[in-house]
Amino acid sequence: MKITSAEVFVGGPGKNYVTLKIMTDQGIYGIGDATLNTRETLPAHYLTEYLIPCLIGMDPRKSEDIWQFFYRGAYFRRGPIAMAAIGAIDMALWDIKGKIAGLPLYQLFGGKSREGAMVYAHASGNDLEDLMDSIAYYREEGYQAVRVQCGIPGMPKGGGYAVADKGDSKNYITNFLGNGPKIEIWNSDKYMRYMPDALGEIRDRFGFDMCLLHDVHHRLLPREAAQFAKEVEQHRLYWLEDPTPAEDQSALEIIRQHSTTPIAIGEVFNSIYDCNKLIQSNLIDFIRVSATYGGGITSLKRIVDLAALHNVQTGFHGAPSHSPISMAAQGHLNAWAPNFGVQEYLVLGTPECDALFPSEHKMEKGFFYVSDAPGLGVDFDENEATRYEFERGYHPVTRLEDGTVWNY
Ligand code: GCO
Ligand code: MG
Repeated sequence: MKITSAEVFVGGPGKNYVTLKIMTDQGIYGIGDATLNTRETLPAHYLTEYLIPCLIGMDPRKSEDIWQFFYRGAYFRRGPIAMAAIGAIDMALWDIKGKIAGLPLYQLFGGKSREGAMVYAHASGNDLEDLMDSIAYYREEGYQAVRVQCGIPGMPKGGGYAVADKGDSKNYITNFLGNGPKIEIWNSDKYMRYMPDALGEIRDRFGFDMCLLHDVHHRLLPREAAQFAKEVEQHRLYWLEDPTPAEDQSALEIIRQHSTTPIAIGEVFNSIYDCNKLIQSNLIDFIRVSATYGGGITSLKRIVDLAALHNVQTGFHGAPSHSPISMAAQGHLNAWAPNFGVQEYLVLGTPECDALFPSEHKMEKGFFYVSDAPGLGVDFDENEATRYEFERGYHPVTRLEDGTVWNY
């Protein structure tokens, strides 16, 4: 069996999904996701200029060897651009493998450990009342796990990270399209004085029978993060996400010395080498890598196995930028992983997105159920894809009140 061609498409409804389609000489094809949010054309170029020319003629069944060829075989390794490109190839090869076997991917991993995988929704509000409405909406929809973000008094809108427009909190989707970054203003002191009590008020209103998650989005210093994690311990968070920037891993030691609040990290990681020490030293509780810029299924499965050895659970990244292809890849891993925790989930559900990526996967009352279709169980409609083209976008840039650039 041989790979005969491969093509990359960039575009989608309100998002620049980067979709790879690999064709074989036996008519079976596979699809993969290389969407690197706000840098989408870069993995697309890496694929078309460098990787696809080598892929042609390879045996698509040798997904491990092909992964090694593109990872180990490259002199300059890792990084989100290269790993998103490798990740897309890897997903497409697993898709082909499943279609050859006539089995859904979770069967190739070892079968289901659960029927539905718990997902968490994004509740957000411009202020606490608005956030409460948003949480109530998701609770009524049946979600058991909700991530909560709200505007901070005294900070311009956008402070507090992922803050919705008033009245639109339940439909909040980060929209980064535009010709330059928006500027967000941040003040850690105001945040630290407000957010712990706000989390307490949420517990007072909704009780403790709800998995409550909160994302700090890399904004605090290690000492501040330790203090914050200690203060919110009483509110029994399911997790506290990205309390500090991921580059300085020793920061996690400081947090651990002061608090037992569960820590989730890893949405910007792109290899097992970014998280092996954190996992082996028990400095985190949830690993948040993604199939896209984490190097695909081959690489994620290794991380999941390492995490399982150290009682670290999964909580894969699933921001709106992930296409239904990577969400399907993660869906199959979630169905199998013995150490599954929760899945962030926001993508499927709009008619345009469903038309572009048809699938039978189901989301019901806060649980994701993978279909039994062979492979990834999601398709890509090339005719639909012709409706869309690349639109430039940027992540916001954060500044402190005196103008200093801070972590988004
Ligand atoms: C999350 C993330 C995202 C990121 C986005 C950046 O927890 O889902 O923090 O919202 O900001 O993925 O591209
Ligand atoms: Mg996050």
